[in-house]
Amino acid sequence: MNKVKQISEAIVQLKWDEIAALTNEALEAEVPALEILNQGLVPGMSVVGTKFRNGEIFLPEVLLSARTMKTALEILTPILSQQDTPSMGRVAIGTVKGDIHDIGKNIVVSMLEGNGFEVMDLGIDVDTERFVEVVRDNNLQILGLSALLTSTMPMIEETIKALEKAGLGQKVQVIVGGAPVTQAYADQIGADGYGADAVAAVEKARDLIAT
Ligand code: B12
Repeated sequence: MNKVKQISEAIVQLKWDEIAALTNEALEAEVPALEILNQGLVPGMSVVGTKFRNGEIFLPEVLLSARTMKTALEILTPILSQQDTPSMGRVAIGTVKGDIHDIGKNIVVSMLEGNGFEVMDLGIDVDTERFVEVVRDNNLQILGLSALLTSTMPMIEETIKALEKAGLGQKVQVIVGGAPVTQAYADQIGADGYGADAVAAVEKARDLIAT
């Protein structure tokens, strides 16, 4: 089995105590960090998601796989974020109120940083007022909103409306993402951009700043 496949399996098999060694071995074998992420970790997490949905595994297992993923990301993030380019633009990003999922958001943060953006990571469970305050008080080009639950997705729309109400609608461009979020939803709620994954998030941020 190749290294990247082994990493994917380690997420699925909850091998949190082996993932650091496997990730380091892959890096030593000169597998690019982005390949480890996109072809190892993310597909592994996707299998976990399907198993959870189908009732084959339960929350403790999901937590353990999330911990496994985070251990690998701690090794990969400094590599993905290496930058010696001037700032491409300033971005603030957070997971919306009521939602504590941050694995995907953290990948988006690493990829943005790796592509030369300055990123303020607002964390999880961020309320609307905080997003408004951050946009008001900082010179940002992009605000990123992440939601992983259908029940928290409406907080994205609420945040966009709150920005408009505060007269900040034109001050920042809003990009949105997370598993239940779609381009159609982004269009419907008046977001400026949508990204299906971290690479798309970077492309969208770049496009919006260029226009
Ligand atoms: C890991 C996980 C957890 C972990 C989270 C750990 C953490 N620190 O994040 C824990 C165990 C804590 C958890 C808890 C819960 N979870 Co959960 N979880 C997942 C799981 C399995 C994987 C999510 C993940 O990390 N995916 C991997 C990353 C890489 O993908 P991603 O998040 O989609 O991010 C990518 C893109 O979406 C995009 N992106 C993400 N954010 C952004 C932002 C911007 C701006 C852009 C442009 C792009 C972008 O780029 C990312 C990188 O490619 C999903 C299943 C799934 N398939 O999504 C369920 C899932 C999201 N969870 C679910 C549920 C129900 C819950 C709980 C309610 C369970 C419970 N009964 O308590 C709680 C909710 C807690 C809360 N209040 O938030 C459901 C949601 C169902 C729904 N339709 O709402 C899912 C879909 C599982 C299922 N049933 O199928 N969960």
